[in-house]
Amino acid sequence: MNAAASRALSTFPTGDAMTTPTASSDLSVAFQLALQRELHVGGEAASPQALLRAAAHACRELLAQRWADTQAEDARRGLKASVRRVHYLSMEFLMGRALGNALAALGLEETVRAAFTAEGHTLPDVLEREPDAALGNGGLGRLAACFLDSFAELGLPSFGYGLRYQYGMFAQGIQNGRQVEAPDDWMAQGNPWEVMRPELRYLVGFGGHVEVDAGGARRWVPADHLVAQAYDFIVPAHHTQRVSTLRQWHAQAEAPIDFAAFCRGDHQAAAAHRVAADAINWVLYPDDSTDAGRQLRLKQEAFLVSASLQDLIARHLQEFGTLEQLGRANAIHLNDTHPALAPAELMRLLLDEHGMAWDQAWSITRQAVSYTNHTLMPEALETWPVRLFEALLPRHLEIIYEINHRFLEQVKQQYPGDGELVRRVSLIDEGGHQGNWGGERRVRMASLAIVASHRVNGVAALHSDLMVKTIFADYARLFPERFHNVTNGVTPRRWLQQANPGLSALLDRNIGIGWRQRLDEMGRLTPLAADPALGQALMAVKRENKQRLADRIRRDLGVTVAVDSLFDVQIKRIHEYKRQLLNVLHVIARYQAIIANPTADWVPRTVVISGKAASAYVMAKSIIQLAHDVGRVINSDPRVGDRLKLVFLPNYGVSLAELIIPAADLSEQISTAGTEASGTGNMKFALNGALTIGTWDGANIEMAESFGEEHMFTFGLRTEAVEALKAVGYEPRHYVEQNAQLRAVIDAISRGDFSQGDSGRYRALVDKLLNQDIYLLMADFADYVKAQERVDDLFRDPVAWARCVLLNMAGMGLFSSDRTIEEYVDRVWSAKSLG
Ligand code: 26V
Repeated sequence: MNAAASRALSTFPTGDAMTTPTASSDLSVAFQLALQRELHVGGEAASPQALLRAAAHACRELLAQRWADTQAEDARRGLKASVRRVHYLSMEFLMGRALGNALAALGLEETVRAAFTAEGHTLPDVLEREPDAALGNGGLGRLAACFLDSFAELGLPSFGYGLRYQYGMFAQGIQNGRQVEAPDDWMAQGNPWEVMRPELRYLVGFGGHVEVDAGGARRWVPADHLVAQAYDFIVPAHHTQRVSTLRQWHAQAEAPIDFAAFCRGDHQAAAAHRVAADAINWVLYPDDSTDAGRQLRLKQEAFLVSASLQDLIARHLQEFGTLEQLGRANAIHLNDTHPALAPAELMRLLLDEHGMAWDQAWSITRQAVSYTNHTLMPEALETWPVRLFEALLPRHLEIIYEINHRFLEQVKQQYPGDGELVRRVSLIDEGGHQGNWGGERRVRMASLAIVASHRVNGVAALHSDLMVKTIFADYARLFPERFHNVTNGVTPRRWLQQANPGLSALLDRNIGIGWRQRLDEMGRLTPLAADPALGQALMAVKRENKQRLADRIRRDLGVTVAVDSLFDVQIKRIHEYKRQLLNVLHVIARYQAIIANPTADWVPRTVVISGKAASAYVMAKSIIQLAHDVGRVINSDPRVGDRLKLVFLPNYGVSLAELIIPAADLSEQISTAGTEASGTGNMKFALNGALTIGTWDGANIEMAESFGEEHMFTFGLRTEAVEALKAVGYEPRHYVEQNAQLRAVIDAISRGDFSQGDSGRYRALVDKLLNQDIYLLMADFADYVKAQERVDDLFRDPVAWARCVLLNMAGMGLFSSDRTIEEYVDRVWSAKSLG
């Protein structure tokens, strides 16, 4: 921890003065009571589901006191604290399962294990029944969940704010090698973790018009209102009595029934309000969702923002009595632009509802708001048609226009005569330029987020650097002091302690137990890395984890994989820039080489791919199908045997990751340089003793710098080379013509070797590779294959491999989300960052 962060954190509440640690007898009593309630009538055998609910209720009850104590302690801290209360606004939280985490935090695993055994069930069997809370698409949502864990652990006064989606990330099934989507009805059996807060309800308006009174004051008169009802999800710290809160909003109709319509017999009209309210919580939007039908998404964003800010203001007024210090006492963080309406809504609340003058309201807003960007992909930069704002949020649009007007006046003063600059940085895209020729006027949400923030950050060093050189270059010139980097991290509690008990125990024996709270203690592995006995013990743990995964692969897919083969894993959203296709091309090349030379000294490999494709993303779905086609052919070819297998595990999510990551030998992080903002899977793998094959991209770079590039299998063009190649005119065909191995791979796909002779199935995919290949797979293929050969060479020497794994782990201390949050506190959320 750096000195500044440590100073800031020293003023955090510690939780020491709170309740005594949870005694196992407390849990046993609470559990037995909850179980009796679950079973209603005594005597019958408890099902795993009943045990799960009973344990969850018991934990919740034990945590409730800690929750109340935490809130009381935070309320007492007042303005003296140098750390502001953080409000982390995010449309996504990928929490995964909660029971294992709660038991670990409370230190009650063994108590519950015994209680379950007494009821005739095992702990893992019961834990497996809990559905994942998958309220997120991918990295951005999982990062938010890791942050909540660190908020609790570090004792940071904070709230996570999100939406209580009825259906989370879709469930992925595979039929004939193709992805099919099914709704994720994760609350079908109720959600024992949430606590409804009946007293926390706010009205959120939509539509209508703006009225001006005699004195010129403007006020929004919405056409409709929804009620935002709070549900709290408690996130426990592991080493103190603190808990953090994830507050999720549920929309309800103000009047759930239109009685007049009901009495007329028009039941549809009678229920119309209810249907409109339900729509808000209906479903998590997929990250590829196009403009069509996205009005609901804007409503979701506005709903999250308004309810959260009203909640913040109510709490602040209760604690402070007035609003003057709101910006000094509270931080409002935007997890990407999805909650970027927040500054407009805060301004509206301060101006219209609380009668504040513009300048004061703006100064408070700028103090409070900060924004993290999570991707440079231009298609992910949110903009909304002005027309939609006029219909749904007319007062917010006025406020955004006023913010824009004042901002552009400043720009004109600073850069007189530069009309192009003014056009580029305006919060309103007027159309008439590349990307929006003749298009309609749109509100640029990232621009709003930047102009209204006192801090903007990227999520890894390279990404933050590219951010200020590319998409936000103009703003970085205008506000250089605003832009920072905060490299991502992951929570070692979930991703090492809980996911990998075998490795955790080995670490405890060799470096002590402190790594759970201070991940930099992993550095103590460095002097031990050359110890062959430790290396052997490490590989024995890895083998057990691989056996567990192999069992699962056999159970779910009917494929037998060799547990001593090299487990080569790529798990993440399926996206062209992440280049799962490059991975599959390498598998095909290896397959062809094995057939050509079966007696060579092959290092047996099991390639595991898992991930969901956005439902409308045709190319990503084609890649999933290709992986299945190639897997089917290879896995059933008797000439190959254990030398090579390719399996695709369906329905990737947090829980599947917790099974797969501890079993990996090799982690595939192979995005085109400059495209993956950070990656966090890369960190989870390295922490669990996998080596990385990766490009010079995102946080791979900082990982390599931390444990030495010689301990990572890096390959491929770096960002400048990618740019240079594109600038001179990249010709993918050229690489195919020059490389017989690559040609043979492409030919085999084109001929239909993996698609039962259907040469049309992958025509579009191959055409794109040969003619566009914007992610440079062809250019990086040869170097990737070479890097894979280096992987084989090292794996042949188990002692050297184990040493390298230990050195990787030793360098992972930096990549804890605790360190990340300490940096946010230091650079973004401390009162000091306000100047
Ligand atoms: C975009 C959209 C567009 C419209 C509807 C919903 C939606 C949801 C998500 C997104 C963009 C997601 C961006 C994202 O997940 N970025 C990932 O963030 C991780 C955490 O910082 C980072 O490690 C990954 O590299 C980055 O891809």
